[in-house]
Amino acid sequence: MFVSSGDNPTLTLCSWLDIGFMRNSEIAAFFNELADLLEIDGANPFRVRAYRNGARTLESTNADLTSMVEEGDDLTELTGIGKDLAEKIIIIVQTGELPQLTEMRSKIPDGVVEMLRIPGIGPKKVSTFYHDLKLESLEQLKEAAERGDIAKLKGFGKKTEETIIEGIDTLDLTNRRFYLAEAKAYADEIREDLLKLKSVQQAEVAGSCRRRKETVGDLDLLVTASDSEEAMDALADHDLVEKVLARGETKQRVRLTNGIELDLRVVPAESYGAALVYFTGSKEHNIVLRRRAQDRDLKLNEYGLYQGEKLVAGKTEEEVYKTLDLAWIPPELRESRIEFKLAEEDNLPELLELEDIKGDLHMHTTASDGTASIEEMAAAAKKQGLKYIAITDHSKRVTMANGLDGKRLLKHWAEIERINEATQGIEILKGIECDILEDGTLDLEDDVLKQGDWVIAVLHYGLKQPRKQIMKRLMTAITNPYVHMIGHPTGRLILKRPGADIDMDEFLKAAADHGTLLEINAHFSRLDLNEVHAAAAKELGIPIVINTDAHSPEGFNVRQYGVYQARRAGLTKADVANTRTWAQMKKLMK
Ligand code: DGT
Ligand code: CA
Ligand code: CA
Repeated sequence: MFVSSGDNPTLTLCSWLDIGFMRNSEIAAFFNELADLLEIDGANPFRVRAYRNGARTLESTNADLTSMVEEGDDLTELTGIGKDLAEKIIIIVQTGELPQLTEMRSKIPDGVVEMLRIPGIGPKKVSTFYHDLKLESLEQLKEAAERGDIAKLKGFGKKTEETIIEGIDTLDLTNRRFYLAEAKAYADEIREDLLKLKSVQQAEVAGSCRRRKETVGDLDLLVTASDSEEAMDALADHDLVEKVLARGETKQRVRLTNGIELDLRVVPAESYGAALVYFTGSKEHNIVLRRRAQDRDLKLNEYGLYQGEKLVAGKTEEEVYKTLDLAWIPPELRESRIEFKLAEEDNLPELLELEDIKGDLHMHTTASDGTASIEEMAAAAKKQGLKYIAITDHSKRVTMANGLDGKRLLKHWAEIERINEATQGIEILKGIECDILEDGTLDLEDDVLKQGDWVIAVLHYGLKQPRKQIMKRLMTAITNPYVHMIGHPTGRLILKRPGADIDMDEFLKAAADHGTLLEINAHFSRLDLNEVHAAAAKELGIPIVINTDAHSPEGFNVRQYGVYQARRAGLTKADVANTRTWAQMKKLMK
């Protein structure tokens, strides 16, 4: 479950990024769901917040709670876990259930809970719909919005009605999508386990997951195997598989424990490359490939490339592309955009790699809403091989995250300077994530900002303002001489809410003109800029910075997703500013 606190601009790292933590995130999901249901029910806000904070603690702790419970360890020794939470964790681990949650689930109608899936609608609003208007399903909610009943509620307006109507329309109830990070973690584990079987020679995750799309509808796994029965039996028995939905001779569809479905296909070795091309897609990319085959009097399908009855290519992807007079195209580019033109000219970019990134310039500490100290973040970054980081806590507007005012920030920066001097092997920069306020001014004075090494400006609040006001706010930041980068420019949260209404052409042009860098925020729920906008930024020569926005040392693990997004945008090492040393990077900054 990814239902988290409504408009909270900060995000916790979900721990299934590291499969070792899966259990913690499952426990956390109990508390997140309980918090949502209690809030809908109208419970005491402090109680709701306690469960939500508890869930966050669980998601970010390094301790393995299941084994702690099994060994009888005292959970309250972990920071942020009190007696009540500890007791509940023990019950969850031991029974797989939480009686309070079960009770709340039967108390709140399913149709009411479903309202939480509408982007931009959180438990607080749902509570009002349920209690004040007695609405109990998405259909009833939509009808109420269409009648104008929602706008009549105190504190609601036409905007919420539009959000509801558009949200329900775009909610494809049978077609849930998953964050890439989650889908990929599940798929990779299954792939690795199948590869351990004697009879399985090759295995690859295909589909949108291999193209590193930001969301994945279902997983497509291809294997070559001497014994397809053994591969399918192993999948059916896998811990992550909840149910076998269909099984044929070489094909099996299963549902995984998190609800995502996976298609396994066992293919002959001589067809493996062709099958990989076919099932990696995209559909649009495949259509162009098939047409190229036809132009050459060949036929392309999932079994191979044929001249009449004769198989002329199919064992590897390279061979298939080569026979169609193309260089091998990286999966991230297979969206039928510019990849064919580039592959024909043998001019495909050498895409960015994770190892190319030398610094991370967006992260939080306990000074605002992070869970670790400056030293702990620096040590973790150093361990990952980074050469420099910027500590960028929130500015004061973000009260719920304990954002810093000018006075606190200057003290924080003095502390960072002191720690930087005492630290070897990594440079720690004085940064800030400064809010661009709703009225178009910055949350901190220029006099303060200019004393830092690295200033990020971001939109957190008022994302639904009209385009004109949003643009005014962004222009303030872009033209400010002390702002180096705009962080997560649109403010979208994937699968949860759309971003601000931005005139992207104007925005990018202004950033280019004023030498303001732009971020690809690597958190799997942001990936902001998206690949289309990042590609447009590249065209204009705007250096992109890929940052994790980590709120804990584990938060650095999302860097890979930012790199995937950059690859989808066709970015190379040179296009990304923080592949340089800090000294070199400074030359790109105003
Ligand atoms: P998803 O699962 O919605 O995130 O997206 P994909 O791209 O994984 O799509 P999926 O699972 O429906 O199919 C996997 C791949 O199989 C897809 O990328 C291309 C190929 N494919 C599926 N259906 C067709 C089709 O009707 N025509 C062609 N040419 N290829 C198809
Ligand atoms: Ca798929
Ligand atoms: Ca599929």
